[in-house]
Amino acid sequence: MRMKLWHCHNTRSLRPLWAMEEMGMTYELVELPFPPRVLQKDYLRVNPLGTVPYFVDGDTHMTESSAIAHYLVERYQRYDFGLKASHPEFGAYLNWMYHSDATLTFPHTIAIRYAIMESEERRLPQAVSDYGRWFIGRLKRLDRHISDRKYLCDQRFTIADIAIGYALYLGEIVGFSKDYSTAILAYLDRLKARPAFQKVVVIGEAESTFKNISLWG
Ligand SMILES: N[C@@H](CCC(=O)N[C@@H](CS)C(=O)NCC(=O)O)C(=O)O
Repeated sequence: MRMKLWHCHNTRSLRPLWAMEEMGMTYELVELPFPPRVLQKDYLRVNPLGTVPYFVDGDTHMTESSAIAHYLVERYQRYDFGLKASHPEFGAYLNWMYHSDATLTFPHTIAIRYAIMESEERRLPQAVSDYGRWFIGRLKRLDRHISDRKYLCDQRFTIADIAIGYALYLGEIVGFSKDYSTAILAYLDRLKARPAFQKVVVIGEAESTFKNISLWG
């Protein structure tokens, strides 16, 4: 069976989609409206969480965007996009991979929820601005690291750049990027210029409501 990915435009499923495209893999893509939990209720039979991505490869079923990219490197030995455990920068590579969602994408989730997903009376402008600021504060380490490098690890593009790059890209969609440093803006531009990113980022764009949402400022 071919690999299969459920995807919504501009959401975290962009991470594994971008990774599969960079690796030249063959896959089946199922496009969904966002949020599928509300707009495509039968998706809950596939993924009871209602979130994207959802990824299937044989008996493997996964819901975590950065973990799926990591799985592709390890399962298919695609170390041209990843680092082996014996590499001196392996710890740093894993740290960026986990940092990408646990630290750098969760604030967007809170901001998006309390700016647009909740009903008018449940919206919380203070949560939106607090978590926007929180996110910018958490970019300090990336800023220092990327100011004298093109990519995060091993002086080459890896899935760590996909994982972190998506957090920065989502930040741009929701309006946080006006406070990005020069080094981070240049890094994001470098990632967005990649042909694989440009190919997948437009998938579902025409029907999407999840684009250019300026939540902040
Ligand atoms: N930690 C998961 C989070 C998945 C997630 O929350 N995805 C969002 C889109 S970016 C979603 O599907 N939200 C819809 C919902 O919560 O109903 C990952 O890294 O993939």
